[in-house]
Amino acid sequence: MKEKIVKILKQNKNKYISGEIISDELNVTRTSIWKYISVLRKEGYVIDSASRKGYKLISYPDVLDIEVLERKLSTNHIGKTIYYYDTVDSTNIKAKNIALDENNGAVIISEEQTKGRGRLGRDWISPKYKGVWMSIILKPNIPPEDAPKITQIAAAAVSKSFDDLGIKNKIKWPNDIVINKKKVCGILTEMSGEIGRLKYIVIGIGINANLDEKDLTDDIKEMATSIKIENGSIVNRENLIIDILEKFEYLYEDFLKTKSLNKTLDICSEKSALLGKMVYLVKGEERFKVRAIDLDSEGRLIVEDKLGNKETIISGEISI
Ligand code: BT5
Repeated sequence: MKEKIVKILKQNKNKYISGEIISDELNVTRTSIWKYISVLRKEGYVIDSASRKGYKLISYPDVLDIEVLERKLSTNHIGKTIYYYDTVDSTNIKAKNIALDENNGAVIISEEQTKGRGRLGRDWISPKYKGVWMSIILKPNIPPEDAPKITQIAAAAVSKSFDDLGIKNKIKWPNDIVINKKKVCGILTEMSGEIGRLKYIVIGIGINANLDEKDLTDDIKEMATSIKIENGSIVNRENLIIDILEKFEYLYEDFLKTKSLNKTLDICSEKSALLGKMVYLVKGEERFKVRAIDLDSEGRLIVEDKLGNKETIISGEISI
């Protein structure tokens, strides 16, 4: 019902429409229309009301239009099923709960997460209507140790999608996309399986799209930013999600078909924030200064210390 009222208000944006017309059209009482209007106001809709004139929609939050998204999406598998929520604890948790019975490629998207998670149990701030908080369920026939490769595929897909939208960005191996050295996107890959047999992978993608300064807590402000803060304009989240899912599918299917990460690694190398640079390798409490020299064919980072000793890093913490 709420959605139907919003639709009518949007069709009449900036002009009054009487409560009577809305209640006739939707076949509900004027009191219940009034109740829904109160709920909408709490959610960020600015709706004027005047006696004898009715309601006038002034502005509304940037709610994802999933119908448009589904219509425009031109993938074969990824996003063929989309679960869309107003609020969830975490899209990765939702995805893991349903993964065993779900099809390959199902996507969970939420406007808000109350328990968004980063790696190592860190919190991931996920304010309503402002970001892209989504998870993809995958059931590839690959060994569990190949799961980190999917993180690289996702990073390449997000980075290229940003390029398409004119958003300058770099990939900070293994799971971040940065703008002006600050993080705007993080990827959390989780899996379930036994030795040698993968049941499913969940790829969580969090993008600080339209977050404002006030949305970022003091402790992450120094490291994190949003596309809106850096570019000064609002990102169309539907287009961003569509582009990411299409690019992800292309690179993922190529990987499954060719058993090689070549296409992904071309992007990850070209867009790397690390390669050729001196960086810090973080191991527990210690930090080692090393040069990031290459990505190997498995998507692992090769670093070299000042004595020329090389080390291949599977996953880890690098600070610039
Ligand atoms: C990550 O962790 O980068 C993985 C983030 C994955 C989030 C998505 S959202 C959809 C899905 N559902 C979930 O519950 N999670 C996934 P990590 O590498 O640990 O990075 C965490 C660090 O990123 C923080 O310590 C901050 O410095 C920085 N950061 C940047 N934007 C942030 C944000 N919106 N919230 C929290 N931290 C942020």
